[in-house]
Amino acid sequence: MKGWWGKILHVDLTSRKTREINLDAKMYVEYIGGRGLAARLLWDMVPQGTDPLSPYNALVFANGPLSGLPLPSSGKMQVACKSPLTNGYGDGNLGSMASFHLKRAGYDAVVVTGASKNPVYIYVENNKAEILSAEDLWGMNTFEAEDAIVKRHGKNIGVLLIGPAGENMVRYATIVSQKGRSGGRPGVGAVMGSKKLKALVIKGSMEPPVANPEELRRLSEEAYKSITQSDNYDFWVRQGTMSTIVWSNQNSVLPTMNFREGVWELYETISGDLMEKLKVERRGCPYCNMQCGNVVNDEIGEKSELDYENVAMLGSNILLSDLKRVAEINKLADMMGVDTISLGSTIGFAMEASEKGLIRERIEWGDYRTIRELTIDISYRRGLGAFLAEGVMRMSRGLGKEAVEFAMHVKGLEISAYNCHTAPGMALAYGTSSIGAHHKDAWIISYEVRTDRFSYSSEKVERLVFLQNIRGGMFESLTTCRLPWVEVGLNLEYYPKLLTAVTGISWSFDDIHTAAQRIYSLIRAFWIREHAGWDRMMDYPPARWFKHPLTKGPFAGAKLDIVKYDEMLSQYYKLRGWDENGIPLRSTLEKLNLSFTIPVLENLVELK
Ligand code: PTT
Ligand code: SF4
Repeated sequence: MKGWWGKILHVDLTSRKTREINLDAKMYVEYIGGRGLAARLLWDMVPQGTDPLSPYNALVFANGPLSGLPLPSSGKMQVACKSPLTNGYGDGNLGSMASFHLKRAGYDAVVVTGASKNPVYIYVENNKAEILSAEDLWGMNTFEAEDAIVKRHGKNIGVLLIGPAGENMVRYATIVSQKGRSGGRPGVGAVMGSKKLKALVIKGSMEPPVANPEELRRLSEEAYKSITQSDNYDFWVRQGTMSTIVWSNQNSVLPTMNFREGVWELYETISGDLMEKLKVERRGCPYCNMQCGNVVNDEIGEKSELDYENVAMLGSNILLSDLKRVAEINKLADMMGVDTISLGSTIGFAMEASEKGLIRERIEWGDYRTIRELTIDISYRRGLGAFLAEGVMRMSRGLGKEAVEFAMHVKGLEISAYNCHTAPGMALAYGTSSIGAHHKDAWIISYEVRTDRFSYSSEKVERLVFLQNIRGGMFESLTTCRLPWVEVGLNLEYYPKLLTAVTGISWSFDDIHTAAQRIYSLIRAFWIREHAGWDRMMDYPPARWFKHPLTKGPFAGAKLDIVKYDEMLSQYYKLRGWDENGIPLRSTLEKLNLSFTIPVLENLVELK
């Protein structure tokens, strides 16, 4: 078998034992790798009803067959677990040298279970693993800890680590790498902290198994060339995802004042054009020739790597109108290891709750000092920060019905930076994403604003399923960066061809589509297994978009229509082979080789 090592490393921190688990070829053909592999491992290894912050949860670091190989933007990997924020399936995508090294260390994935009594880190090198003391690293922020680890093990390693937020089990703590790459929005960093695991350090130098290296080289060369020849290439390397600020404002989807509005008169104070003027450096993931990590000097003259989501959620969403200050909060979030999207959302929620008198504390919109203080207090769970560390779903429940309406989350995961008052397709994308409200599975909003924007059409739903299968299914499982396709138009046809060259197995888009359908239904089964009384309300976006119309911009007065949203949702379920409550049909599970989920689901819900 080529493309995969055929084995994963299992580290149990309670018994301090490590072992290799061999996986058969069928597993890889059915689940591809990355997210698909992680979903299957979590189904198998996490007992039903597990408290996500208990030793029984499993933490998965998974490569896909294309990760870390010499092909466009391949330096990505998945981190996954049962989420402490949503209690459902949670994962994130991270671009780092860790993916390169894991590819060469002899494992397709590392799975960590149990919990250590004292702080530790795991060191993996070419088919061997050790559990080492992290007493001296515990308490350090991610930048300091990475420097200390590099000093100990040298520069030629991949490091994935948590900061104070992960140590203190903030429900949206992430895993950070290379001082500016962060992954695992649904609290994957908190699960790492619950295991007292400060870092995973990987060094690999073995030749990765590739079926047809000549063909891989040929296809890669062609694809790299096609990327640089794209019309959008120059603009992309100048602005990266930051160009989206102006686009979002122009299209009334820029999250503003806790998603109350879609436009902000001060958008230029945080725009991609301004970022270009302040830019001091460009960074990126391994094997990428369109690097998008734009680094600026922040308010106190330190480096901060900016992306659209970070800047929108810590800028317009909380009315912080100074890019250098936004950059400082963004850098602090990376140092603390906390997700910028959830951070901007919980602070925005607290600002609105304060404005409405639902909490006693005064937190003014755009108040830089308070935002800064809260970022640190959240990470250490101090004072009001401890309340915000729980995320908006839990915060809102304690504050009553009014607060629930402006708690911007789906299934507990805070919404990433697109306001959907005028975007029903994107609202459905958030509603049905595999991890809660995140755009990574389907960024249908760009298609939506170009086409029939306000419609609830069946074409949109079909497009959504297609995008989810490509983005959330294929890219998250291969695992490579999707931006060469999304941003500079790299032909999708390259991906089945690359997969065929690497694995030696012939892959078509139909095969990939079937694997994606399988992955979506398995993840759905996981959610149902972990949530008693599952129903279609779980796939609804927040009430604000249905009840509180926009008051500013060209679409003032607009809001979503709940009846039409419901019709779209029903059509979505049909395309997935799920019933009216979003539960996979028995026939769907059988057809997708997911019959092993049936006895579990039958005990919980009526399987049709
Ligand atoms: C991702 C989410 C995003 S999506 C952003 S900015 W974006 C935020 N980044 C954060 C950050 O930074 N620091 C921090 N403390 N929290 C952050 N939270 C937010 O996390 C990222 C890029 C980007 S930048 C995007 S869109 C693309 N995402 C990809 C994806 O999801 N899959 C894939 N196959 N390729 C992708 N390519 C692009 O990668 P999560 P990264 Mg990220 C600092 O982690 O949990 O998936 O949430 O990984 O290496 O930083 O690259 O406008
Ligand atoms: Fe990483 Fe950006 Fe390149 Fe994607 S485009 S691989 S996120 S640097």
